[in-house]
Formats: sequence, structure tokens, C-alpha cells
Amino acid sequence: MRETRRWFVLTGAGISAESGVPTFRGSGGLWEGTRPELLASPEGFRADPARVWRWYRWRRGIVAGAEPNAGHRALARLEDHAPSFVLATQNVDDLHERAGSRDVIHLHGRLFGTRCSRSCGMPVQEEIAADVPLCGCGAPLRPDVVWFGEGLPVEAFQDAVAAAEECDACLIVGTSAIVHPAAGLPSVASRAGALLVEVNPEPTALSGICDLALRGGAATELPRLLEMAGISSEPTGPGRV
Ligand code: BV8
Repeated sequence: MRETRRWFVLTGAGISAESGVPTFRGSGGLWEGTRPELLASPEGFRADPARVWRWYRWRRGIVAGAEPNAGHRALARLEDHAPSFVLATQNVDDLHERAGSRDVIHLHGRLFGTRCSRSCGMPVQEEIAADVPLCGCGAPLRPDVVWFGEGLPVEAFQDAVAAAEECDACLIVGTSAIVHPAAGLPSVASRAGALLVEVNPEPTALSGICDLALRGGAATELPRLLEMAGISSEPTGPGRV
């Protein structure tokens, strides 16, 4: 761990769990009795855009009231320390950035982003508080996230694949490793000969290819990992929160 120069980190909803942000598939992951997979889809949005907006506004409220936890902060410390560090997240929250991480690759978009559902290209005015806000072109606005059946942002995914191919160690934090193509990134790193470390209280589909599993919460295990690697988990750069 101490000698690792190039890190690639993939995070999922679990890293934000200890900040009070519900995971997708954990207990309490339902919304109005509906599975997230049905809400996080173009079909779900077409069927009931107001319900999908209610779900995203509820999540925006939770994230806005949440604070980054020691797991988010430990990754920002690791980025300060490592000669090469790339963080790709499946999360749409902004807790990595608020913990001090830079250049975060958002594979599934951003919760606080809004775009035209018809991709008309018109600038999105300040979002009005209608049940279903409309674009200037008349089409409904939608959260700027990647739904099931939609392609990931091409450049973001390509950057993540390149980082996985070049890393010496791949840290997999708080993901059930069910959703592809993001869940395939650690296998790219493994095939390139990287050390794979999983941080998750539960085993996942990736556990079988990991060299090390830290079976606990990210807010405990990531600071511990840094201690084991002799990296201070205290703030280093000026102005780091
Ligand atoms: C695509 C929207 C093609 C934003 C999300 C088979 C192979 C390949 C693909 C597929 C396939 N079958 C179906 C597919 C397609 C599908 C897919 O993977 N489906 C799954 C369900 C099988 N994939 C897609 O549709 C993707 N697109 O393939 O497009 C294409 C290509 C070109 C052109 C057109 C189309 C799009 C995927 C993105 C979907 N959008 N979200 C939002 O609202 O958030 S995915 C959704 O799941 C979230 O983004 C979430 O991040 C993501 C993954 O979930 P996790 O982050 O892992 O969260 P989860 O709750 O599952 O697990 C939490 C984990 O944390 C658990 O393991 C738990 O133990 C752990 N944990 C709990 N507490 C802690 C903790 N860990 C650490 N510390 C703790 N304290």
C-alpha cells in the first residue's frame, strides 16, 4: 500500500450511507413503494415525471442537509498523498467534492444538475418549482443523471477505463457491483495486474477477484486503511475542510 503510486478508486452509494444518504438497494431504498430502478429510467419518467421529480427533490434535500463523512475525507487525503489518483463515482451526490476531492469522474451524472429531456440545447433557466419544470422549448426538464438503459457520458467512462488500465491499486468502496458498465471497471484493473481492495460491510460480486476486503463501513475502514499505509488522514493542503 505504501509503495502504491497510481490509485484508481470506484465508489458507490455505500460511501455516502454514513452521511445519512440512503443507498439504492439497502433497506429503506424504496420510494412510495416503488423500486429505484423503475424511477431511475426514461420509462419511469415518461410514465410519471412528477413522481420522479418528487424522488429527486427528496434526494436533493437529503444531500443538501448531509455532510461528507470520514470516508469521503480519507479519499481526499489519499488524493493529496498519491502521485497519481483517479476517483470515479457512481454516486450523483456532491459529497466527494465537498470533502475536498478534485476532478471527480461522475459516471452516472449529478443530482443537482438539470437538463432538457429533449436535449434541445437551450440553456436551462433557473429551475422553477413546478411539479414538472419545463424547458424553454416546452419539453419537461429532467435531472442531469444517467438512467437505466441510457449510455454513460462517453468521455467520463473512457477516462475511468484508462485509469483502471493504468493503476497499481484499485479501491472499490460501497458498491454492490451490480450496475454495469461501472461495475466492470475493477475487472479492467485486475486484468491489468492491479491490487484490488474492497471496502464494504457485505461481500459483493467483485469480492472473488479482490486481494483484500475490509468488511466494515467506509467512514471507519478508509481512515484505517490510510493509517495502515502510513498516510495521515488529517488535512494537509491549506483550506481543506
Ligand atoms: C447501459 C441513476 C447501455 C442516477 C443509476 C448486464 C450487463 C451489462 C449491463 C446490463 C446488464 N443487464 C442490464 C444492464 C443494463 C443496466 C444494468 O447494469 N442493470 C443492472 C440493474 C443489472 N445498466 C444500464 O442501464 C447502464 N447503461 O448499460 O447503457 C447503453 C449504451 C449506449 C447507449 C445506450 C445504452 C446505466 C446504468 C446507470 C443507471 N443509473 N442511477 C441516480 O438516480 O442515482 S444506477 C444506480 O445504481 C445508482 O447510480 C447507484 O450508484 C448505482 C449502483 O448502486 P450502488 O452504488 O452499488 O449502490 P447499492 O445500493 O446497490 O449498494 C450499496 C453498497 O454499499 C452495498 O454493497 C452495501 O453493502 C454497501 N454499504 C452500505 N453501507 C456502507 C456500504 N459500504 C461502505 N460503507 C458503508 N457504510
